[in-house]
Amino acid sequence: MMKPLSLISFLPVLAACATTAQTVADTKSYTPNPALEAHAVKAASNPILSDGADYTTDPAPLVAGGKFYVLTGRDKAEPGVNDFIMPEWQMLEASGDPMRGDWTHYPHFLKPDDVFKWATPGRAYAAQIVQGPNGKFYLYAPVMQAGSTNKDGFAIGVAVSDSPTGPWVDAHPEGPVVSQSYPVANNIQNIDPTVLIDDDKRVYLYWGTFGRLKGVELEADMVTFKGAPVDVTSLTGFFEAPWIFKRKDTYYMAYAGNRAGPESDCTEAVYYACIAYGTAKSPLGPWTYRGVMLDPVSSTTSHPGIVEYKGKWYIAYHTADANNGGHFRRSVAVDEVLWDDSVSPPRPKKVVPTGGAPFDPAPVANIASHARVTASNAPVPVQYWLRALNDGKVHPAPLPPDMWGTWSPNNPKQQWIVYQWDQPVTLNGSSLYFWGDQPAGSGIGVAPPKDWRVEYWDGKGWKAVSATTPYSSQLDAYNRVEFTPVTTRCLRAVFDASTDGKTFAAVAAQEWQAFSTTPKAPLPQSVKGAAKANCAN
Ligand code: FUB
Repeated sequence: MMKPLSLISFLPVLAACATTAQTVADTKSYTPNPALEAHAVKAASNPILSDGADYTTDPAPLVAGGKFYVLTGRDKAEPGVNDFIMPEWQMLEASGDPMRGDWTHYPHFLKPDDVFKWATPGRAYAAQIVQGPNGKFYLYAPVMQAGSTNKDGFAIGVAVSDSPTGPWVDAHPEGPVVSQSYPVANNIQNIDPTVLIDDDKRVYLYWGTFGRLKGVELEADMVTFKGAPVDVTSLTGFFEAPWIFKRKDTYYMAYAGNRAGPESDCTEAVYYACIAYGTAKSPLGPWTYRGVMLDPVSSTTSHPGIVEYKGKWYIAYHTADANNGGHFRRSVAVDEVLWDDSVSPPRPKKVVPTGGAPFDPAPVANIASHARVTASNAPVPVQYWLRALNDGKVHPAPLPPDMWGTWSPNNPKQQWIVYQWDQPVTLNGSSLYFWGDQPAGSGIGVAPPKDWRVEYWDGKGWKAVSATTPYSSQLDAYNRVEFTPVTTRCLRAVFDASTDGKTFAAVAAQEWQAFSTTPKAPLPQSVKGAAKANCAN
């Protein structure tokens, strides 16, 4: 039975009854927008909303009136749909310390076309609310511009309100404040805005994705460019999701980085992202890369929002950890950020994520999660992820990092994968869940293997197991073979590639199970290093 780590109760409450706190820094209290539907939420852990009723994405925390808010998007993709279906923004408002788990949830906070008459419905991407020097709140929101003739129709609109929870009006009703053609031409996708109000009240906007990051100072009107934008190219592995903040005299830029590879400090698989950061002595840089502050999460995208609240620092990010979550069904988590002030500039320590996906510790025969893994094509091409083989997950429409695969322009005749355990184990079966985009007999693409077999290491070399059931090679299904028990530290699956007689197809698998005669409690997602291909040690 699955044992939930997180228990959420939804209790309808009157928005007008929500409490407001006051701090020394900001003594004003903001009345919640009475037009909003609101629910009280008790979150036992991360993610905050974990039951899968509402998926929350792209968090942007805001501290105002002594309260901790998190603006989020909403993922509405059906299972198996690999697209950002994001019709509206939501808001979470903490009662007290955000780690206490008492939240008010405003599920239908705002839709793009509610406020931007020039925007299409849908595509309510990662937005941020900041409090301007005049005390008003400004929402920077990437939306799709209706009737855009730009190559990419994403554009950033700005809305304004007297309260963090609205109501909102367009601060620039003429249209977006940034697009591919306004106010100066650019050729990037104009999303993921982040805004800093500096101590001297000057305002800075950064935005960008797909490895392109731009920054510009804004006029006091919060919508007009002051000077030409700068292109930031010094933040190693920058992919998207910038978040600018200032601590003491240092400017920090956190972002989703995807510099990938077996030796990368960020991510093994290019579709995944770490949260990396850089620092600068002034708000428009130059920026210096400093390192990683959050390892990749369970969703391929990662997205940071970092604020100080009552003397502590917090990071909000999203994961795939909610019930039936996924790469396009993400959910917001909040954790504390601790600092190392002994170095210059001060360094945010690596965040230790709390909570996570429900995990069932009941013993199971499949002991793959205890194994280290390697493959004949290691280092595996960065679009794939070797450890997907024993992460216990099968996806209805997998992305490349949800599987191990071997595709290359010249696929070889044979491939293999190896599991290695620290101590000898006794095994009597194995199962592979193959993925492919070509039928059996193909010599191109990824196809089910012509044949495969299981071997074990007998201390000197590889020996075939004695199979008691036939091998099969169905795509999108478990292919299980039973064999006479073997006691070994290493198991190998060897694949003879599908061929049309001229060339060879690649092979790919989402899961590889190894069944022991002694069931064991599984381990959460493997973080073990690579196995040795020869298993001699
Ligand atoms: O939610 C859509 C996109 O996913 C955001 O714009 C990115 O930052 C990533 O989180």
